[in-house]
Amino acid sequence: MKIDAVELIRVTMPLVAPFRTSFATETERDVLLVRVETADATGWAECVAMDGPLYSAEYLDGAQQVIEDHLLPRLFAAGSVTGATVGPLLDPVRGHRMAKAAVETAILDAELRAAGMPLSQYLGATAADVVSGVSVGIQDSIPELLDAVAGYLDEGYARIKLKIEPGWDVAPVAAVRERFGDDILLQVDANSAYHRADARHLARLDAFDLLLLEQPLPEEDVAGHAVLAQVVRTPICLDESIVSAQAAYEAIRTGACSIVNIKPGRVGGYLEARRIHDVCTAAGIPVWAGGMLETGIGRAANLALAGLPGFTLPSDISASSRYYHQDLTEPITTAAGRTTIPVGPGIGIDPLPEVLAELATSRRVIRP
Ligand code: SMG
Ligand code: MG
Repeated sequence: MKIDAVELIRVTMPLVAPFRTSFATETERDVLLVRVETADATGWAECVAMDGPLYSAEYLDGAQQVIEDHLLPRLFAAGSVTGATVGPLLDPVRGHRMAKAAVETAILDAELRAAGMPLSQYLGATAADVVSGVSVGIQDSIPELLDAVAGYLDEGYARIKLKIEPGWDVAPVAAVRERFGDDILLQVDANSAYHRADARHLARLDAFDLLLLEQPLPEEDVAGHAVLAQVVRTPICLDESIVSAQAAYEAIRTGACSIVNIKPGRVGGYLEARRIHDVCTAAGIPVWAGGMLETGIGRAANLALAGLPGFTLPSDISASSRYYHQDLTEPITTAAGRTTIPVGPGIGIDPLPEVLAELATSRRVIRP
């Protein structure tokens, strides 16, 4: 497949409410879309890098620069590409997995649209829909948290994930359990806000029968998670630390996690994400689909992956309305805690041209 042009589109999306984690408070989502044009089809993807390098080292302006200066020149030089050859062609560039994922996904989408094949089918998905949980940010008070959780449960979400940090952990978890009972599926995500010395404190969460404790320690401290797992009974799930199938293999082998969060953007794309799924499934480790406040473009592709058989825990793939009054696509909707996997070719969804025209802050076309 020959690439005729790549367009990089920046969009600013206001959030319905601020989303606070242990590392930042987001009030809008700055989005980078990649549009790949070939003779037979147009492919779309969304880069999951955030505005600042706070979730991980990558950030949006850096991702765009790497795409323009280092990734696209290598692909253009190759002359012809497919989704499967992008990874090897970009391998000499170290890191920058979020940037690589966006480029690979847009090319794969174009290829699959031309072939008339849904991404879910290409990846080997066996499900028609995905169980949807919701991620609840850190709130100013416990009553506000309980109101927020009540609202999401009313909407039918099948699982609640609470963002935690030192000073906002045991008390909010206890309050949610007390108010909503032992039957709701509940888990927590620290975004690496703790240290090994907090092990005894984190073990207090064991009293609340959580599905998992996500990324308590820094990204690089994989070994620390193995130490923590000796003290804390709640299953440890890694997110930021799992940057590749090799990282997943090592984390599992050394006892650092018993569950893995898979975000294709974090690991360099859907093909590496599927390899992580396969490594985990072979080792008996359950996986689930994470989220990065994606628009419908990113959510649709994540849904395709989350249909693979190893995705046995509820996802962070919620409805468009969780974050956006106006999504870039037709809204993704959830019903009774489930979200349907798109059935059209490729990622199965397109940006709405008039919404894109209104919200785009910059557009740049790059040709070979
Ligand atoms: O898409 O609903 C979503 C976001 C889910 O909590 C979520 N993502 O660490 O898992 C995570 C965070 C990363 C983004 S926080 C700004
Ligand atoms: Mg996380």
